[in-house]
Parts: sequence; C-alpha cells; structure tokens
Amino acid sequence: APQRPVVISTWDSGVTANKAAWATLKANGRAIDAVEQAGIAIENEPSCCVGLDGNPDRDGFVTLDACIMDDRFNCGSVAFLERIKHPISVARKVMETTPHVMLVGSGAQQFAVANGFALEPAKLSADAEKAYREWLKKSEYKPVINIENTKSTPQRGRGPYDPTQFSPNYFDDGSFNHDTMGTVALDAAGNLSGMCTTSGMAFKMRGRIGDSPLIGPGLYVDNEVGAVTGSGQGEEVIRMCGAHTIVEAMRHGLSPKEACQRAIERIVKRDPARAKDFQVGFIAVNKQGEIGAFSVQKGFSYTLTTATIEHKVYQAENYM
Ligand code: SD4
Repeated sequence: APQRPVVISTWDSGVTANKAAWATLKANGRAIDAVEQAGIAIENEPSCCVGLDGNPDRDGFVTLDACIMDDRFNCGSVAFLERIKHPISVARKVMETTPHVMLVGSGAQQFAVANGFALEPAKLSADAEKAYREWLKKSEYKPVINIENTKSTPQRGRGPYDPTQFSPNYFDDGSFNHDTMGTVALDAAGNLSGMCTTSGMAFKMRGRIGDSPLIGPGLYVDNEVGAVTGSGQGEEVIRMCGAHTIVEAMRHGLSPKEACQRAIERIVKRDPARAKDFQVGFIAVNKQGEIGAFSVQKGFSYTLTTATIEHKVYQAENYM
C-alpha cells in the first residue's frame, strides 16, 4: 500500500520545514498547503539560510527566488524579489490569481505589495552582514588574472567577476553552507505538490537567478508520477533541467533514488573535473510514497517525515 502522507525536504533545516508541513498533512490537509507552510516556516527561521536573513548578492542586496507547483500542473514563481518576507506565498498568489507563472524583480515586488505583503526594510541580518564584509575583502584584494572578457563584468567598482569566488558555499571539509530549501509532499488523498525557496547563491551577480524559482529545473510535480526538487549550484541544474528530468526517469520506471542518481551522473559527466568544485543534490517522492535522494558531493542531507518517521535527517548517497 502506498505510504502516505509523506514529506521530504532538503537539508537538516528540513526539520523546520517538515514540522510545518506535517501539521497540515497529518490532519488530512492538501499537499499544496503543506508545502507552502514548509516554505513559510523556513523563510521565518532566522538561523536558516533562506528568506530575508540570507546572504546578499555581490552588491549587498538580498534577492529572493521561490516557486510552487500543485497536483494539476498549476505553478507560480517569483524571482529577483527584494524586501518581501514570504516569496513562497507570493509565488502561490501568482499561481492562483494571475494568468502567469512567473513574476520577477520590481514587478514581483509591486504584485506582492498590491496583495498586502509588507515591504520590509532593506537590511542584512547580522550573519549576512558579517559574511558579506568577509567576502568583500577577498573580492577587493584578490587579483583576478586571465578570466575571459565575458566574465569580467566590473560592477560598482568591485573589480572583475571572479568565478573562483562564485561557489563559496562548498568548503574543503565537505561541509556545505546552503541557502535553498525545497520540499515535496504526498498527501493522504494521494496528491503531490512541491515548493522551493532561496536567497540564491551567496554573492551572486546582481540580477542572477538560479534553478530554484524555475519550474522544470528547480521543481517539478507530475501527479501521475512524482515530485522533485533540489539544492546546489543552480547553473548546473538549469542546463540539465534537473527536476523535470528526474520526474521523467521515474515515469519510465526508475525508483526515486535511481532517478536522482541518473540526473547527478549526467551533471557530473559534462565536466567531471569541474564537478569536484560544486554541489548539487536532489530529493524525490513518487506516487507510491517512495522517496530518494542523491548528490554530487558528500554532505547533502534531507529530512523525512511519515506516520512512523518523525522528522529524521538522512545523508544522501553521493557521486564523488
Ligand atoms: C541557486 N540552487 O540559487 C540555488 C542555491 C542553492 O544551496 O541551492 N544553495 O542556484
């Protein structure tokens, strides 16, 4: 018999997300409501990594990306959104009250404010302020030689864009300072939904968005098959259309873990040498309530909650 309800979130901070989702799921609530609650909870969590407490872009501004998808291919997304506390709820509003899927930047902010979301002060959290000051030191003093012109985009006097500074989230000891939370859930009625919310890669170029607000790469839900989201270097996920690729692999018979593994292998295969320097991890749940995860590097964890498993954190298997 299918195991349901079930909810799985990226990382160990998935405990916060799953607790919020479970309150809805255990009361026979809908998966779409559960995953939105997961997003709200994690965007509220000052010790976490996403939402307005996250790290800023290289110009010092926090810019948020989020998306949500239900069991009927309805989806909503916001990207490059500033000064709004709950991008996941704005994404849901886009899904439910507009003819569009995605709003970005000032348009997304205008839509949020028109729908009653407060415009928060443009202020960094203490942790983000500290991290940004640290980053600025290196970015100012580290000379960058021989990078191609396309990557040398001077901005506000901070010198050329240094690609070696772009993945500061992955450390040599294998730990990973993530900034994205994704949740996928199967509810008691057997319907799937998912969400993803992020402040994006720390110290990204201004205006950059990753995979996390993109329906297809960062999140995909097909209610006949399964739901997938992930975390990590967004550019690598976008080019392989990660989440959708995994849903399709499950459609063709792979288990959630096998499907995640196959997508990770494809990402690594493109450039195995470069793959040593970035992290990507996926989580998946299928229509039967089976779950799986796989990542490039060690250190990717996920949190699982079912009727018998109470917010338990597991390490995903990995390629390296
Ligand atoms: C991005 N996927 O903006 C996000 C970053 C991330 O843990 O997942 N960090 O590319």
